[in-house]
Amino acid sequence: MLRPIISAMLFFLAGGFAKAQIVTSDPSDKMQWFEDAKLGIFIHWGIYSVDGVDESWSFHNRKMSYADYMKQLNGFTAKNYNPEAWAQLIKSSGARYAVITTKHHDGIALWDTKTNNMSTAKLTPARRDVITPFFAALRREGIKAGAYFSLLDWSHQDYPGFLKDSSRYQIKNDSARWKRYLTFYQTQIKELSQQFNPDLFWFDGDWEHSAAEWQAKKAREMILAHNPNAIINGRLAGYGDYATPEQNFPITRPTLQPWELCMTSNNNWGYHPDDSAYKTPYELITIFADVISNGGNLLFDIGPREDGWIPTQQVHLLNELGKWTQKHESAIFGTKAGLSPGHFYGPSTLSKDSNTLFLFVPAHNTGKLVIKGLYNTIKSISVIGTDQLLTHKIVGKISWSPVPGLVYIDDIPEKVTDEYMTVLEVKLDGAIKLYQGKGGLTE
Ligand code: JFZ
Repeated sequence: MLRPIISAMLFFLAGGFAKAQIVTSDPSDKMQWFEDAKLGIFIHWGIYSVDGVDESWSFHNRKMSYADYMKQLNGFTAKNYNPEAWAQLIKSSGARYAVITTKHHDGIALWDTKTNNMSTAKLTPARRDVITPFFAALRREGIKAGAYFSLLDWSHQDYPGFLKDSSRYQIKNDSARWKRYLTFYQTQIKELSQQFNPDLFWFDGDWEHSAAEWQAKKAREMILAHNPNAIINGRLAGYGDYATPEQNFPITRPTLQPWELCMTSNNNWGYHPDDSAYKTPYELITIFADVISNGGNLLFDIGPREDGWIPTQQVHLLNELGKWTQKHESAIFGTKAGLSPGHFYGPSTLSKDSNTLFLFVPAHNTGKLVIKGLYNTIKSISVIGTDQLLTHKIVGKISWSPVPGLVYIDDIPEKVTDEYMTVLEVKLDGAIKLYQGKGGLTE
C-alpha cells in the first residue's frame, strides 16, 4: 500500500522493529505527537445520518436510489449540534486527536466549499459549515484536529465512478474531463488547508485510481507547502505518513510504524439505529490495549445523528474508555510497543526510556502471569491506580547459564483488579534487556 514511500525510506531499528522515515522536507519530529497520542476519535457525520443508511455506499451499491439518498439533504438540521460538548466527550475519552468526515464519497461537503453547492451550508436546513466550530472546539480542548476527505466523489459529474459496476466515462477517453476533476478535488484540499489547517489529513477512496492518476505526490506537496507539520494517513495512494489496516486487527505486528487501526463502535461507520451490535467497553479496551502493545494507534469511530445527537451506547463506550485511560494514563500515552507474545502472553507497553514495563491483564484474570527471557532485575511491581505491590519469584535460573529464569508474578488480589483491564507497572533496574535465544548454552 505504501510502496512508493517504502522505496524512498530509510530504515533504522527502534525498539526492535523497523521504523519508517520518509525522505522529504518534513520536519523529522512531525510524527511525534501522533505516536504518543495512541487514541483518536473518528466521526462519520453526513446526510446519511438522516435515514440512518450506509454512508454513501447505500446508493452506490444500489440499496436505494440516488434521488432518495439525496432527499436526506432536506433532513440534515444539526439543530442540537453542540461542538463544544462533542470536544469535551472526546477529551474525556482520553483521545488526543479527532478526525471528522469533511466530505464522504457522496460528495456533500460539511464545510462551505466555494467549488460547488454540494454542501451542508448550501443544500440542507442546517445552512452552515459544521466543521469550523468543531475544529475551534477541539483546539480549545487541546485536541489535534483531523480532516477525513474522500478523494473520490461519486456525485461529481467529472468523476468517472458513480453506481456500482458502471461508470460515467473512462479517463483514457477523456483526459480533459479527468483534469477538471483533479482541479476540483485539489481546490477542495486547498480550501481545507487554508480554512482549517488540519493537523492530520485522513484521505479515503484512493483505490479507484492509481497514484499517478490522482497526482498523489502533488496533493501531498500542496498540503505540506501550506503546513509542513501536517500528517497524512496511508490512503493517499502510497503518499502517506503511516499505515492503516481497517477494522481487521493485524495478527502479526505491523512492520511499518507508525500505524493506526480505525474501528467502528458497532458494525457501521455512520449513524445506524438498526445496528445494535455494539462492542462492549471490555472488548473496546482489550482491543485498544492490543493495538498499543503493537505500537499502533486506535481511531475509534462514532456516528452522530443528523441533529448532532450522539447515540447513548457510543457516549457510554467513550465514558468507560475515559475512566480506564485516565486511571492508566502512564501505561498508555507516550509509551512504545511492548513485548512480543514469546515473552508475555498479553498486551504490554514500555516507557520511552524502556525502564518500565506495563503489563495489561484482562479483568478478573486468574492464574499466574509469567515473563520469559527478561535479563533485568525487577525493582518493583505495582498495580496501577492502587497502592498494591506484588512480589515475584524467579523460576529455573541456573547460576552458570546465560539464560534468564522465568518471572512468576504473584496473583493479583481480586480487590485491586480493574473492571476491564488491570495494569501492572514493572520497574526494571535499567533499560529492558531481553533474551531471545533458543535456550541452549551457546545461544
Ligand atoms: C472506507 C469508506 O468507504 C467507508 O465508508 C468508511 O468511511 C471507512 C472509514 O473507509 O472504507 C474502506 C476503506 C479502506 C478499506 C476498507 C474500507 N481497506 O483498505 O481495506
